[in-house]
Amino acid sequence: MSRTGVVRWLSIAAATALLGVMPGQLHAQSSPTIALVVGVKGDPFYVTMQKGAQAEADAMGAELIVDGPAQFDPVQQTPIVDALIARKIDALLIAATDKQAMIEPLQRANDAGIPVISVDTFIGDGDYVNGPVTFPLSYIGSDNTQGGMIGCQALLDAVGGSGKFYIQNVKPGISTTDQREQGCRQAIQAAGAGASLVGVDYNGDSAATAAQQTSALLQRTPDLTAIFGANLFSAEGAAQAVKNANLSGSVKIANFDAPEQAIADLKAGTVDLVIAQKPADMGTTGVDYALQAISGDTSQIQKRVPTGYVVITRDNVNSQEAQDAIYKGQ
Ligand code: T6T
Repeated sequence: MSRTGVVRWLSIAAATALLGVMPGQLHAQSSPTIALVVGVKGDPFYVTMQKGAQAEADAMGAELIVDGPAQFDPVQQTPIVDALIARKIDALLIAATDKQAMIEPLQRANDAGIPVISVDTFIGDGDYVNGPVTFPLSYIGSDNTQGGMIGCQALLDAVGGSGKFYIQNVKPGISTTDQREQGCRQAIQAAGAGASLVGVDYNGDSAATAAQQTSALLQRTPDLTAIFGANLFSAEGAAQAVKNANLSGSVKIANFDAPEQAIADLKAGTVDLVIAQKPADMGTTGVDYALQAISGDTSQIQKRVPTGYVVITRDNVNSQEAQDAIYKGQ
């Protein structure tokens, strides 16, 4: 769709909304096409993001294409971006799988006139005003350094501020999980000499690998105090290993992300804290920003939109806020 076509479509959408007709009910005009490229297909975090994006696209009468790699990998994500450029989409929302490797493919999209918006992860250093990469219009996502601190501070509080800590992580180069690790390290360091980090393992976004690595660590360090699982699959694998070793409750776990399994592990006592992000909000705001960019008016677009957390414990797990924050599996 040409920019003039999009502007005309948005004016009609606004006018019909004023008349009480949803823009989605218009059939005569073709609608703008927004693509959402997730970090990996099938992950409940991104499934929930997709639902938020789809609901907003439906409400606004826009077309949403959703795609993503089978693995959390820039080599697999790059051809997806190139195919969308060739398809001449009107805007791109993307959770880049690597903060460096995805700069070039996304620069190609931008050079082709496609507005690029980061959701969940960023490229460069995420500072799209003064950083080394400024072409993406916005970075919509959690404050992940703060998230890592919240997780590891809660673990420290639960064990009296000292002990042996372990981080299960995905792989270096992903903005979100790098920052969570950094936040966790900062909390442990600030706790003083009694608290030490005994290891960090990278599982490549596989819960099975995370479980194997955690089992090996538990063998080597039988007096381990607590584990920070830096994303959904890292935490799931860590919890599985702790259950297998019959150590539920004695080794504390902070679980980043909130799929149903994490809530079950929280209720059963294996996990002590679940940090829920707000992926649906990332999707909704992403679509709103994409439509503004397509219309040519970027004046209301903020370069950074932190989306916040819901921290779930056994005390509040049944509250409406906590229940609403649980990710959707499909
Ligand atoms: O933690 C989320 C996301 O924020 C991260 O960038 C990658 O892993 C998840 O999708 C959870 O699996």
